[in-house]
Amino acid sequence: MSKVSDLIKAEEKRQEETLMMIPSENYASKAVREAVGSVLINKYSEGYPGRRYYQGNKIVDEIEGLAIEKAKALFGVEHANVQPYSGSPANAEVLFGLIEPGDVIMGLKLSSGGHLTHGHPEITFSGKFFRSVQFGTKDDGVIDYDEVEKLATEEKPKLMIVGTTAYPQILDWERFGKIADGIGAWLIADISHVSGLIIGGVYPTPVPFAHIVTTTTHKTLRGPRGAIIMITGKGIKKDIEVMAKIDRAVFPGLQGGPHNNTTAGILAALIEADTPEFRQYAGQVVKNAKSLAAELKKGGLKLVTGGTESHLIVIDLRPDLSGNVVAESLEKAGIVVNRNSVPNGSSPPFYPSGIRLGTPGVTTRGMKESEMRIVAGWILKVIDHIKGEKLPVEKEKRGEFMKNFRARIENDDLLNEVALEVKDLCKKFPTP
Ligand code: DSN
Repeated sequence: MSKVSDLIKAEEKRQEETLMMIPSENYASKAVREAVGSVLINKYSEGYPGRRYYQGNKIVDEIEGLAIEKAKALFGVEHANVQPYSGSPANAEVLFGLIEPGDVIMGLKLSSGGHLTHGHPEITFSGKFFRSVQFGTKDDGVIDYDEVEKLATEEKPKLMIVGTTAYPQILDWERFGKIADGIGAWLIADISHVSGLIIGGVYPTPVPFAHIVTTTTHKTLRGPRGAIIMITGKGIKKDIEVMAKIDRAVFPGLQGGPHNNTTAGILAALIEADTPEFRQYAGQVVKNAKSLAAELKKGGLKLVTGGTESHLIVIDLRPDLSGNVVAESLEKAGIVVNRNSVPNGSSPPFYPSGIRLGTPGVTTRGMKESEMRIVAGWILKVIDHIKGEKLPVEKEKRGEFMKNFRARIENDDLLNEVALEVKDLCKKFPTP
């Protein structure tokens, strides 16, 4: 076997034998993976269905047309563009399509559960090319809508881009819609994390309140790595013109040829999402997250916002532990999560004070509340085991500390034992 296929096999084994609990990850179906690995990767198709710059696109036109129609029907929107390469390009395309560099935008801070492309200052296009004002959360991690309204009224952003990557509660889309309408701003809802839950009917849709909706397609939606930009039709008189602006911002503005294999994968995922099985999965994702959160809380952990109403949980590890030691210990024990900032925390993103975990992946494998109780038990056991492993306050000592910590847990009996138990559980719930 070639080196490449060896490595892919090794990754397949890792995914099978460990618990995928990073909330933005999921297991795509065989149909989605086959579409992505198909001959469609061989074709160039700059342009849009019926308006291509290359010959030989009749079949690609049909695939893209079907994906657009399916997205429109499932999300209940007027227009859809399925070409964005992923979430960050999709958000860039909306911003550059609708407003001018230098205009004011507003979004939720990354450390409070937003996304880099929602206006993170200095290090992203959204904070460099636009004047970004950001709102955070209260100390309990919950958004204070009165504060958002106050800031919006003072700063008058032209565009509000609202969405979450680490916010466990449900966003009040209606309130955001009212705030945006009150100042005549565009409201962009980035539903990347929750689009599968929205289609599944267990998380509210922003469609009646937002002008534009963006989503990645590989998180709770369980498709390939891609994205969709949608125009809801809300309050937009000239929505055809708006769609044309967005289309031009995607191609030729920021992208070249669409990834047709991804488009076919998106179509396959949307077809799968339009089934009772998918709706059942979406409901179970939330039930599992709630059950996991309840057990972790019972075990004494502090959860940001006090719990969850969605697919994810953020654990605030302050003051005794840090995201790095917990995430690396859990990985050793076969539970794969990511370290994450906590609202109003002072630690840098590379050494944050929390971990983020979610249930889409384990739910796709068929796990339910009883398995979540077992998983919570393992997480509590691991965290208890490494108590006292405190990251140094001095920045320059942290790298060395983590190196030594890694060596200390390399052959740790308890972590190895949990990893074996995780492997046994995983065997009962095969990956798709
Ligand atoms: N990287 C994604 C996540 O993990 O939430 C956001 O882009």
